[in-house]
This record gives sequence, structure tokens and C-alpha cells, in this order.
Amino acid sequence: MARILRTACAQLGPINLVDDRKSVVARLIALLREAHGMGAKLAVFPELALTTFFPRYWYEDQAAIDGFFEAEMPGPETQPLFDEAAKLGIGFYLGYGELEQEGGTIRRFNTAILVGPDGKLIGKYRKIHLPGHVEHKPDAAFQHLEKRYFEPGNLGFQVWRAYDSALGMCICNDRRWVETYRVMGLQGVEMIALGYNTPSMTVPSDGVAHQQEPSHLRMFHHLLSLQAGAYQNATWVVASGKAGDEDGHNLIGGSAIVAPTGEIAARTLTEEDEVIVFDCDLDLCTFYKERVFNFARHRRPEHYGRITSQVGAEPPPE
Ligand code: ING
Repeated sequence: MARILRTACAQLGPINLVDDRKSVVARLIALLREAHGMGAKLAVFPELALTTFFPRYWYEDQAAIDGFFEAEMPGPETQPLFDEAAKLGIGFYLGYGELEQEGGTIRRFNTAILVGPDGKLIGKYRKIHLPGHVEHKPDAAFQHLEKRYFEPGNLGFQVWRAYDSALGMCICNDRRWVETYRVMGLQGVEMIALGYNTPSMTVPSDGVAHQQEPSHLRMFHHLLSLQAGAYQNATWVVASGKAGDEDGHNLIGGSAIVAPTGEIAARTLTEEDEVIVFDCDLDLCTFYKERVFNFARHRRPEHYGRITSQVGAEPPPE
């Protein structure tokens, strides 16, 4: 009997600074209902799905920054989403800003959770690859302050037994790094859920002059990263974006469900709230895991040492 997991991308259109959590959670519930109506068992929401993409703004005041974080999950404003999930029997991936209070210390992460069809938490992931910069760039058209507002994730890349599958998570920039997929591939992952907020304009970086790459490359690199990661690790990849113009700052759409073949099985057409679903045949992973990407038969870790022993590149001497 084929293991089919009907999965949904639940893409969000823009969330502006004026949009409160109540209105956003209402949109998330509407998307969850739509996904359920299309027969999905799992819906993937974007990264930082409860607020505007606030790392684009410079804030001095920590209280203003903390207004974009959740001190509890679920909390009073998000509990209705969990209740609806349990009522309908559909689970979800949700990205949000996590504020963790441990004793006297506060820690802040760019976080995602996986919730089962019973509305209960299955697992948590904290974003490891944080792009952008730390210092204020007053001359830049917008900031990208994830390195300032979040700590790097400390939970690693885990894979959970869920939905009759082996399910992993990552967040946004993680999808550009081969290590993300391979660490989960080495745990037998069959579906990776991820959310993203990807500005159309090139994000500023520390220490280099700001240059704008051709805009068509934004979507190309987004899809290339998903397709390569899926194929090279024989896994489904379900990626949902927050899209559209948030207070005049555009985020790309292109939410997509990518098969272990590397092919795009479904993708969104708009930069609005939009649901797409696909019947993901989890046994398609097995075909590739037993053949071309049979890691046990083909990999040669004795030659891969640089991948974990080095951080930056070390070019050959002149
Ligand atoms: N956003 C972007 C992303 O990785 C980015 C940042 C865009 C980095 C393009 C490099 C190139 O999709 C987040 N939130 O990581």
C-alpha cells in the first residue's frame, strides 16, 4: 500500500506593520480550513508567519523588537489555530519569533514547530543559518538584521517519526546550504518542511559593498536550492513563503512542493494567501534511497573531513 501524504503549502500574502496577530491568525485558520477542504493532512505555513518580516527594520528599543516575538506557543492569540487543527484533524508547520525565558536570561530564536493532526507539538527547530548583518546600515534601502535579532539555532537538524513518515524542518536561508539537507538525509528524512521570507531585492551584508543582482535570480536560486536538496537527499521538500509587498517591501512567492526526483510537483501562482496541495508518495523516496542515493553504498566520508573541520574556504597558496 503506497504511503501517500496529501500535503499543502499554505502561502501567506503580505503582513504589514499594522496587521495584528488576531487578524493574521484568522488568515492562518482560513488557510488551514482550505487545505483541509482539499484533503491535506499537513499544511506548511511560512517563516515568521505571525508578523511582518521585522528584521528589515532597525530598532534601538528591545521592547519594540520583543513585540514581534512569542513568549509562549501556543499563547492566547495562537491557541485558536491549534484548536482548529485538532478539530479538523490536520497538522501544520508554523514559523515564528521565539522568546525563551530561562531563569534570568532571555534568548531569541527564529523558530518553527511541527504540530500533529491532534493539535499537539511534535517538534521544534531553531534556524541555524542566519543571513544578513548585525550593524545598522542607514544608507541601505532596508535592513536584514536576523544576525542581530536572533541567536543561531541550538537544536540541530532533527528528523521526527510523524505522518507515517520521517519528517524534518528547516527555515528559509537554511535551504541554500547543502549541509542542511544532508544532515537530515543521513537520518532518512522523507519530507522536509520549510518556511521562508525572501526579499526580491538583494539583502545587505556586513563588510562588502551593497550590489543588486539581477532580480530574476531570486526565484531561480530559491527553486534551485529546493530541487537540488530534494533530489540529492531523496526527499520531498515543501516550502511555503510569505509573499507580496509588506509596507512597500516585496517578498517573492514561489511556494513549491518538490518531489525526490527534484521536479516541482506544485507551485503557487500569486503573491497572496494561496493554498496548493499534492499527493506526496513517500515511497518515491525509497526508490532513490535504494539506488543512486544509497548513502551506505556510495558515500566516502573519509574524504569529506573539510566539511566539518573548516568554517571558511582555505584556497591553495599562491
Ligand atoms: N531570507 C533570505 C533567504 O535566504 C537571502 C535572505 C536572500 C539570503 C537571498 C541570500 C540570498 O531566502 C531569509 N529570511 O533568510
